[in-house]
Amino acid sequence: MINNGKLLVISNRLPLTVEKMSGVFNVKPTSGGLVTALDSVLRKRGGTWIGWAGSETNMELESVIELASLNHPYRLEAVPLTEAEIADFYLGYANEIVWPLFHDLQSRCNFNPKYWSAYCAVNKRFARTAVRLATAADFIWVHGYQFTMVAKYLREWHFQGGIGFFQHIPFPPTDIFEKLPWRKAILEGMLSHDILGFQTERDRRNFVACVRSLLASAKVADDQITYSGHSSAVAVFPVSVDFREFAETAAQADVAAHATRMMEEHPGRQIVLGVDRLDYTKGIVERLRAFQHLLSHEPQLRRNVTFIQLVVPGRSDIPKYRELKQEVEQLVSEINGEFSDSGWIPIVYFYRHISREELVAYYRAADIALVTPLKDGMNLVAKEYCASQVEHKGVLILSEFAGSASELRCGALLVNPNDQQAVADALKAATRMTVGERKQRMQALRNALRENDVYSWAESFFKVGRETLAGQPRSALGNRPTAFRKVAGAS
Ligand code: ADQ
Repeated sequence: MINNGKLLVISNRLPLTVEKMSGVFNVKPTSGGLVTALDSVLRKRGGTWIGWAGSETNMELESVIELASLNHPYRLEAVPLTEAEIADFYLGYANEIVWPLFHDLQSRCNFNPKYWSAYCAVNKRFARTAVRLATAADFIWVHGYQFTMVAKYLREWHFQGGIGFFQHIPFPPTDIFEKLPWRKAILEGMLSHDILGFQTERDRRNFVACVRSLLASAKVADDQITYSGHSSAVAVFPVSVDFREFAETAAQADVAAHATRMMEEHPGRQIVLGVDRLDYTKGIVERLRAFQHLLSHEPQLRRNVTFIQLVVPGRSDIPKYRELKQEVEQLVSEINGEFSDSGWIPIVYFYRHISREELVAYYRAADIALVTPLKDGMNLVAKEYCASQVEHKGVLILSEFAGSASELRCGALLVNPNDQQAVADALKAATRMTVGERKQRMQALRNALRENDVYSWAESFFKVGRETLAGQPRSALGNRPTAFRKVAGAS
């Protein structure tokens, strides 16, 4: 760890979500890539996770979280959000501005000015919680675009420990980022961290270009930016999965038997699998259209493939997401109506959270994984699929706009998710690929992922963090309180 102190993680959602249904509190695991990655790290090293429990907070809910946290392998600290903050900070700023903008979908943005004040107020509350729990020996690791201002408040209050930030989603190019009304404040907030981590070199380059263009006094050298007397390391750390855990789960006898049962339900057919959070950036509609295109233009493939699409529910309180759910479901019915034949339904669709074991059984059973986001920071589904492919029989078809494409191009078939013909061609090629080629490609993918797992992701982030804290230039340290200098020098 950094400074031999505790690790405190800040993210929007805790790994547990509390819902009140018919007057009873229900605690369930939170789904999503960020939680998958950080939960592995915290289970291994311990620490504290500061986040929101997913409902409007009151005293009752606080005691539910406290109780759930007693049986949890690391400490959970719930930060309350009011109904107005859920509307303006979470549904507004996060979901109506940054999420679409940073995924290149500017036409979906609503730049309502009241969202910004809610954003700052919530960031301040998270910073206050962190400063209450952390000492100068600790390291605060902030995750996600929801909290770019936390470090700025921590510095204003003379917090003396190290602070890092990881950007899970893409960082857009300057001509898109500059649309954001609070663009300078966001960059200044981000540059209050000691280390800034991005998923890909393209994201890092975009961030550096935005700083050059919007903060004239920033000094940009190699992988370090100095602004207002403080230096931040800026580096690339592609997030990953617990490779061994997925591989071991896939090798379990009960999981293998479950996968076999799934295959037996589709005898003589190749299984094509899609797994996504319900989100318009994941390209689910475009993928279904590409599958429809394949069935229309390659009639010999009908009855020979079954497409299983698993969707984990999410953001159902947002009208655009409810509309997306309807659109997906209508399209599934349309395609099934058009092509189903006696004993064969082309698309099997599930809309629910499934357990890790069941998910891995699907990954193991699938002959082809179709992972085609329109834009994605990384996309862990692609990595989870390869880690679970212990028999090396599967083909990964991957969007060139997923961050994971830079590491997985060694074995995946890369496609433009907007190009129906290209996706259909890749599907056709995958169904015809020889056993030998499948094996060769899957081995290359698994070799690329085996060592670069989620633990080496976290460790490499901490390593650069340690070096940055130890090597802060005099000018930066001069601006910091004395105790920070001691911590930085000692680490
Ligand atoms: P997400 O957008 O949530 O994460 P992703 O990386 O694809 O996206 O992860 C989705 C996670 O949800 C996976 O771990 C998957 O197993 C899980 N999941 C999907 N469907 C499920 C189901 N039906 N039941 C249970 N689990 C399901 C954000 C960024 C990504 C980035 C991650 C991590 O948007 O680009 O990869 O953070 O940095």
